[in-house]
Amino acid sequence: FSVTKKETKPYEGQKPGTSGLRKKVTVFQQPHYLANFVQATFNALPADQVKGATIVVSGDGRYFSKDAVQIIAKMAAANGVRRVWVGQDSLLSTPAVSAIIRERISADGAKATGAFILTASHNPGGPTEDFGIKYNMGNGGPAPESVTDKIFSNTKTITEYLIAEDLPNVDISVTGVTSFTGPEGPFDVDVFDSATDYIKLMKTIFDFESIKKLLASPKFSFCFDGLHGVAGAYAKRMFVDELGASESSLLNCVPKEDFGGGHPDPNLTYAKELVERMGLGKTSNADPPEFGAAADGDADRNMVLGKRFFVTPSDSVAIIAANAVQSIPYFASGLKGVARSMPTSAALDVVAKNLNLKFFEVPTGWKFFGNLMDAGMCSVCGEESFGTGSDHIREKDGIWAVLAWLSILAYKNKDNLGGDKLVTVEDIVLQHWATYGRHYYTRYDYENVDAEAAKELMANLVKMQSSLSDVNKSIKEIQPTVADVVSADEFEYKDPVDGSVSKHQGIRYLFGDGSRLVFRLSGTGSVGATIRIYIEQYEKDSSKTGRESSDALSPLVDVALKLSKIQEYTGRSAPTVIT
Ligand code: VG1
Ligand code: CO
Repeated sequence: FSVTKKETKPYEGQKPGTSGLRKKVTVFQQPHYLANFVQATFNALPADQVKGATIVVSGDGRYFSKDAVQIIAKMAAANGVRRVWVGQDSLLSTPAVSAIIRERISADGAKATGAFILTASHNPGGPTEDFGIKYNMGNGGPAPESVTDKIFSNTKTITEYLIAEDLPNVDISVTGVTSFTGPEGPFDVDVFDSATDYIKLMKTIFDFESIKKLLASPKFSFCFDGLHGVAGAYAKRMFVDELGASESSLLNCVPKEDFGGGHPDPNLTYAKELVERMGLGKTSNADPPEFGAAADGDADRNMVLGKRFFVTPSDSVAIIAANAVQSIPYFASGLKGVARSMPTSAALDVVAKNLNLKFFEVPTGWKFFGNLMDAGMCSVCGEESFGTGSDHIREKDGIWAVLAWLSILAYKNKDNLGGDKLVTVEDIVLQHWATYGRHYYTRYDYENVDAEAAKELMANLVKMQSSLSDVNKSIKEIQPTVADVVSADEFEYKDPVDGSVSKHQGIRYLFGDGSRLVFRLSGTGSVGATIRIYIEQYEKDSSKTGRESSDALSPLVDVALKLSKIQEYTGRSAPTVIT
């Protein structure tokens, strides 16, 4: 093939957000739009991570992925990349990409130095929906801000990009290596099975035999909803072929370019079929499964459900951390530390304190966990946004979380599989609350609000922080029973490993009784602004941990909405989604 220099002009707004660049497909389809971003990324990387390097290109298979893979392969070839690794049909989950960067070795001993991950995660897909792209580094984690800032600044000055226009499209529906020769030597496109590397890694972490026994117990029943995302490329192989679950336990596990028209977001609003099946929906199900789970479009998020029972993601990470050492062989020698994102509830803090574990609170987004893990300071971490993971890779991992819960259930029931009644998901959570107390928790999202209005609302919340006595006066007028705010700030994080500082990471109001209100603007939306309000209340008294979450939180929710004047600023009388 030959290399062509294409002239181009910068596009505005190619700033990578919390997790890469996410825009409507039609935005990506503009001439040179994707190419600009890809070249800006190549130009932001050290030369040895481009020339002669091996890079992964794949994603959740959403609409436009197949075109994007071909464009990126042609540009990689032209930029002197030695080899591109592609999952069959361009499918690789975000955690699988991370695993492949860290574990896979080519026939001649090469490892990948990075990856273009093609996903907009839980956002809908299809010709009129979202596409996204992000770059991950050699440790398997998202590019740090120093790199994404450089990519963004390159997008503002770009004048040309390199592409091998005459490189033929490679058939990515079949596995195998296709080799080419360019001006700088050989270039390969290596298409391989999406699941093999990932399953191999999971087998080194979990005790598959004990999970198999649990799944085989007639008293246990299991259900997994792939929401037509990339998890479907793993689910049958993992749960049915490896672990012996029945095929009927899989819902929506055929990956689709438009996620079957759905919103591939594993929560109580969007994972409707699973929610109904688990007995948490409007229709009654006489006999729901004991365990249910779902993953998002790129399979890095997870939702865990018991029979008629919802596990909050903040509780989930705390429970995994509390039980990991006994239940999961990978952690048998102890946890190096645990971490959560700032808006995630403090359930994990209580576990860390009780078990005397190192603990970190980081800004939203997975990239901040990676530094801690690389430095050997953190083993298990999680976010309230249905993200849970560990240092086996540098991304959150939906299927790992399901296996972690199955491991805990298998451990708790190991002498009980023949008994009358299994220890259930609900039993485990109630026991956890009895030991550690309960963090009532909810998040209100206001999606696609006017960006200016959102900015003003946030600015007002910051301004109010200068007088807590005024704030407390207002709160008493709204809800006299709610505790006083004792401190308020904008969250700022200094990375303990590299010393980098991230400012303006969310507005916090901290109450005397341990309750918290947090306000943030989303960094993953593709249009307008999304305001997130996180509401949390700690209850230590075990006679009061069994309330309906919405009842327990209702005074604090009222304070959050009125204090922020959300209706006045945005015109919205209700959130788009409550999780
Ligand atoms: C959201 C979540 C955050 C998560 C991020 C990426 O970000 O709040 O916790 O890490 O999505 O997840 P934001 O900035 O919109 O609040 V994923 O599965 O979309 O890659
Ligand atoms: Co995701």
